[in-house]
This record gives sequence, C-alpha cells and structure tokens, in this order.
Amino acid sequence: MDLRNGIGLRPLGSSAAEFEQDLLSNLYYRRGTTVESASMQDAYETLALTVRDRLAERRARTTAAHYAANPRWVYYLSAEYLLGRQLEQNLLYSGTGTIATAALKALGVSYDEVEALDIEPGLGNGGLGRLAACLVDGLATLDIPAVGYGIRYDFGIFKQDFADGAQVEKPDDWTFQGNPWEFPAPDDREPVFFYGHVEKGEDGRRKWVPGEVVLGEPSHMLVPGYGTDTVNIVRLWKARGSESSFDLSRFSAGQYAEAVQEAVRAENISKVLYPDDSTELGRELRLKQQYFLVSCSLRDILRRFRLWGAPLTDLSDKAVIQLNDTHPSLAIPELMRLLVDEEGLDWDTAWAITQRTFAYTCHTLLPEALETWPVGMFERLLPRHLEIVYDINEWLLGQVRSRFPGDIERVRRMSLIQETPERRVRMANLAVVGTTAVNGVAQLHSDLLVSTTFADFATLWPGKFRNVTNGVSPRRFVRLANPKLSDLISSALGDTGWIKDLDRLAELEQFAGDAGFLERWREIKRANKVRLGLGDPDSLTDVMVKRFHEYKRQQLKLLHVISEYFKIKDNPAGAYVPRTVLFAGKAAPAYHAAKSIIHLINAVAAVIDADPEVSPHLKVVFPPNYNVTLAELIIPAADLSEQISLAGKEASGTGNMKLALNGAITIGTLDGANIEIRDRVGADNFFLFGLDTPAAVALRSSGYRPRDYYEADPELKRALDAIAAGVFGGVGQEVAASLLNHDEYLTLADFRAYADCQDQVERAWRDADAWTRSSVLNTARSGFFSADRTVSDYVSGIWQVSPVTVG
Ligand code: 26Q
Repeated sequence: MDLRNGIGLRPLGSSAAEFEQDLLSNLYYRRGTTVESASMQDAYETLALTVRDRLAERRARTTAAHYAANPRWVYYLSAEYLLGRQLEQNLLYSGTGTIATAALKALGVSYDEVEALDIEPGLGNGGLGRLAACLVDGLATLDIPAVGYGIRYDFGIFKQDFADGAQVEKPDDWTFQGNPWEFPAPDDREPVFFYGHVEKGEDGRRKWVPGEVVLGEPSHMLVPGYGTDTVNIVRLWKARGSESSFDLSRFSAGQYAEAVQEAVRAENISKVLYPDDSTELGRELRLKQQYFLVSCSLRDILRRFRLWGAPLTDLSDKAVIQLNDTHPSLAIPELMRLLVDEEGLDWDTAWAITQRTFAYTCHTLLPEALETWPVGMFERLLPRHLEIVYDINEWLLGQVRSRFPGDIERVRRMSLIQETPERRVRMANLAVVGTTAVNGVAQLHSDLLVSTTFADFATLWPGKFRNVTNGVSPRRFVRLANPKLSDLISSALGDTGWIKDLDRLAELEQFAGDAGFLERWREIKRANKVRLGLGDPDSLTDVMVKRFHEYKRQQLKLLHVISEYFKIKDNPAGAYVPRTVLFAGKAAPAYHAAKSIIHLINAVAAVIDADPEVSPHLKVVFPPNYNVTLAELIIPAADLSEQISLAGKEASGTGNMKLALNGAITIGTLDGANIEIRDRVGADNFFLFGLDTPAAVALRSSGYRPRDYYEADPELKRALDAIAAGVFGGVGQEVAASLLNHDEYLTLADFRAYADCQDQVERAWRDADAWTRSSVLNTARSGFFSADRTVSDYVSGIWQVSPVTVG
C-alpha cells in the first residue's frame, strides 16, 4: 500500500481527469445513480462529496498529528454558528476549484447551476453566530487544535419575506434535501438528563435522579484552514429520544401514541433556533437547549481527555473551554457536577479546575440582554445545578464579604441570584465567577464592561478582564466574496500571501496615488454593483445591513432618507448625488417596534419608487432575507457603510469591518469597533458624527426630551410629521410616536449631526479620485480586523495554546 500521505491511503488525485473519475465513482457508489438519470441535485451532492473527500483526507492527517502531539485544545462552545455556504469555501481551501470546474465541464454540467443548490446552514442569528464561524476559520488557519461545539438545529434562522412591506417569517428547513457536508457520528451519542430530584447517596455524595433522559447525537462539519493542511471540526448535537424515553409500560398498555410522544418531545430540543437577537425570552425550551449543548459537549471533552489517562486535576493543561456569551454558561455548574458527583473530587479541587478551564466572552452592553432564568424554572429542570449555583454563590459572596465587610448593597449586586421582582439566576455573574478570563469584543466595549456592567467584579478581580477585538475571515469576506478585488490586490502585492497575513494590505498604500490603480479599483466596485443587481451602479451605494434593533438606529437612516426625499421634492431640478440606499436585515419575530421600522422602510421605498421626480436621484432597496450569502453579494458593492448605533450600545460590530475591508467608507458614531476602525484608517477617511458615550449617558440622565430636537429642526420636524400623518402608511404613526415620546436611543438628538455628516459624504463623493483613494486606504489599513489576529490575541492573552503542524 502506498503510505505517502501518512494515513495509509493512496492520495486522492489532483488532476481534472482524476477528479472526474472520483465524481463518477461518487455518483455511482454514494449517490447510487448514473449519468443518464442524475438530477442537478445528484450533481451537486456528488460534487460536494468529491470535494469533501479531499478535506476528509486532510482531516484524517490532522487527527493523526493532534494525537501525536497531545496538545492543549481549544473548545469553543457556542449556541450559534453562521457558517455560510460551504461549496465555494471548500473548493478554495482544498485547492480543487480549477480541476472541479474542468471536470464538471467535461461531464457537461454547469458549475453555476450546481453551486446555486448549495444551502446556507443558518444556525445563528447575527453577529455572535458569524463571529463563531470566523473564529473557527481563524483557528484552523493558524493550526490551533480546536473543536467548535454547537447545536444542529433542524430549523435555522427563519426566512424573511415581505407581505405588503411587512416582515413575515417562514421556516428554514435547511436539511430538506440532506446535507452533504456533515458526518453523522451516532456512535458518539451522549445521554442528557433533565428534571427529577436530588438525593443523598450512600457515600454521602449528592446524587441527581433525573426525570427525563434524552440523547445527544453528534455530527460534524469540516473546518479547513486556509493555506495549511489543518482541518478542524465543528461538532453539532441533535436531540434524540432515548429508549428509556420510549415508555414501555405505556407501550404495553396500548398507549403507543403517548409513548412515541415522549421521543418526539425529546427531539424538540434541537428543533429550532430561537430567533432573538439581544433581547432575552425566558422560555424553558431555550434553557433546555443550552443545557443540552453543555452536557453533550462536556461529556465529549472529558471522553477525549480520558484517552490520555491523566488525572482530572490536569484538565486545564489539555483543555481551555471558551464560552461564547452566557448561552453555554451552564457548563460551569455542569463541570462541577461531573467532577464532584460523578468523579468524587472534593469541592475546592473541582472549583479550581473549573475556574482554570473556562473563559467567557461577553457580546453585549444592553442590560436587558444579560440572561437570567427564573429560579423556579431552573430548579425544576436542573435541580442539582441550582444547588451548585447556590454553593458557588456562597463562595462568591464569602469573597465579597471578606473584601468589603458590611457592604450589603455590593453583595446584593454581585449575587448570582437576583431577588426582586422575582428570584432569577444571573448567568453573566455565573460566567464571571466560573472563569479565568472575561473579555469584551472591542476596546470600548471591554472598557465599559469594567466600568459599568461588571464594575463590582472588576474591583474584586481586576486581572480577570481583557479585551479581544473581533475580526472577520479575510477568506470568506474578501477572497470569496470579492474575487475581482482580491485579484487586483494579489497582482499589486505580487502574491496571495495577504489572504492569511492581512497586515500586508498595508502595502496597498503605495497605490493610493496611482491613477491606473484607482481606475481599476473603481471599475471593480462598479462591477460588484452590477453583480448585485440592485440600483444604478453609478450611484453612491449606501449600505445598512445588520439585524434590526432600535439601538442600531435604522430609524435614524430612514429619517434622513425622508428628509432627502423632501429636499428633492422642493427642488426637483437641483443637482443631487444619486444614491441607492440599501437596507437588509431581519427583526426578531416578537420585536414589534423593529418590525414596524422594516414595514415603514418598505413603504418609503415604494413612495419614492412611484415618484418620477425623486426616483432618478434616490432609491431605497430592501432585499429580503439577509444572510451570509446575501452579505457576500452586498458588502463588495458598498460605497458607504452605515454604523450609526447610539454610542455605548454596539459591543463591537463586525459588518463594519467587512465593509471597510471591501473599500466602503464608514459613516459612524464612536461606538464599538468603529473607534478602532477610525483610529486605523484615519479621521480623513471616516465620516464621524454624533454623541460619544459620555455625552449620551449625560443626556439620558439629564431628562432627555426628544420633542425639543423635533421643534428645533425644521427638516427633522417635516420628516417626522410626514411619518406621523401616514404619508408612508399607517405603521408610521407608531414609529413617530415612539420617537417623539421616548426615543430611548437618542435618535432625534443625533439627527442634525447625522444629516450634516451626510452632506459631507456627498461633497466627498463628488471628487471621485479622492473618494477612491479613501476607499483604497480603508482596505489598506484594515488588516488588523482579520479573524486571524483575533485568534492570535485569544491565543496569547487567554488560551496559551500552541499550533500543531500537520505533516
Ligand atoms: C438570548 C436568550 C434567549 C434567546 C436568545 C438570546 C440571544 C441570542 C443571540 C441573545 C443574543 C444573541 C446575539 C447577540 C449578538 O449577536 N451580539 C453581537 O455580537 C457581535 C460579535 O461579538 C458583536 O459584534 C455585536 O456588536 C453584538 O451585538
């Protein structure tokens, strides 16, 4: 046998002819069909399997290398992964793009038609889920041994459609046609317990007697690194009824349907992703999902650790477990339970192991987005975990009392249990006490966590708090999303090394004064607009793409659009910069105010479209169902990137980074990572406006009166009056009333600064060369925002792991 690739396998061929042979054999042997009777779906699945095989070979070699090295592993726990479509990525990473298209052509199959069948696994809501995908990409690219753990939801994030301009949600049955990218591993299933009660065992240990057992069945998807042989995995758990949940007593009593019902109930746990971004919804099934993820993943991690025969006290030498927000923070009491109840360790030893092993990333600043669970629900579902939470709380409050004797208020604030208006478990506090490091996701965010959200904890443990500024995958969001720009960059820089060394984009600076280069740059932006196919490619393409939330202030952008509409109506013969305003994003189905804003945007778009005086100058487009696939089309086409959240509310943002890397210029507030973008690209290449965080805090606490701003600004008044009068339909009244009476996110206070800043944008746009130069500089100076840099920061600041090279 030829052992050249070290895993006892003949290496797969790297010629188009060999690839074609493999396509055929996969068509026959794995799809069980023939060229004559194959459907497009057969062609797609066959291609996917053939590409996957190339990566699976690397995966086998990766596993061999990891076993030989016995390294410290990164385990990334996340309830969400927004991986994006897999086919193009895997063609690129496996280096088979050219031979695959040639082989398909030889078989008479159109690559584009096949590619259109690749489904995006929408297993996340927005930024947090996409960050998880970018980080696992960076981990593999940097050869870090890592596993991402998550949930294999049957239904991903809902599909957004519009009915008369209003959002309607449709189920996302993403595996309807199967999923050629995953490897089910039913043999690795793990039991998960719920409900029941706690007893004292004969040995004096606490013993959880569960009332329900379900099974977690894993499957994994391959996560290849770019420009390396490392292939890591994300392991996704799917819930199954256990045989014991198939209640035999009822079965024999003839209650077959009821018995089956139990299994169905179990399988509901991984049925659907909760479509909430940032605002918590206290549903028991969501808590069940979280524990399901945690229980399966920890058992898997311990199973892997035990292969080495080391004592559990050494766990943190071989594992660091990163919690992606508090969604997996039940891992803290769960590890305590496994170590104390199941392994018989004493509490102090178990607690030391636990604190050493976990780290926690916080993704929010909104107090209402900090997860808490009612104590009653928690106790019913996880009785033993509540006891452990109480024990941890006793330890925590002991620390607080000895540092701050008599400070009852501090004890109340820091407790893991909120007492009023109802008793609830504070998951963020739990995540802070149970971990070795806590990080925010941009410098401002991390600073605000220390000075506000976690101030008491930062006083007690100042060394625990870090910043790790987010980053994005340059592979997915530059190389794959923007192939033309990538080719230009590669030819300017002389090679493709920048794709995994993004700081090298700085070398583009020397071309910022090169007329020919600027011309090419502009042509590519235009071609990307043509590819997108929404609006005039010569217009300023002004993009606001993100989840809908009032703090992000899509309503501010809309107010400006309406004021521009009136400006043009007043003087249709004026000279205007033609603009295409592109909104995209979903609102949580239960978030009424956000849905009203979507509805109103669509109504405004229709009014403008129907108005021949205005439509030559201004167009509003709102393609439905924003997802990773649509982002990859929109972002390369953007001239202007709208990052206009109220300062102090957006933890980081990552769309801002993707847009800057693709040469969009930001109009934005001093919020989240906008600050770091501006620091790097330069104040001259960034349109800054609005209140900063201290000014916003001061205004809110001094009795903010939105009506004062409305009365003082005729343009603003006219726009709001029109909305309120129903010029854009009935939904306007509600939006206007909310802005005039509450305006929680200071939209009206920032309106004038925003509108003036948009005037500056138009002046800048009129000088095409200066704009393009600024666009180039945005790309050239944004190399810092690579997910590879983010991963490196986690590695050196928190994880202390080393790469393992695959031979
Ligand atoms: C919580 C409880 C119940 C149901 C759902 C949720 C839930 C789900 C998703 C809470 C929050 C989220 C997502 C949060 C999120 O995406 N945050 C974003 O994270 C990005 C990556 O760090 C940041 O760039 C964004 O600033 C932040 O808003």
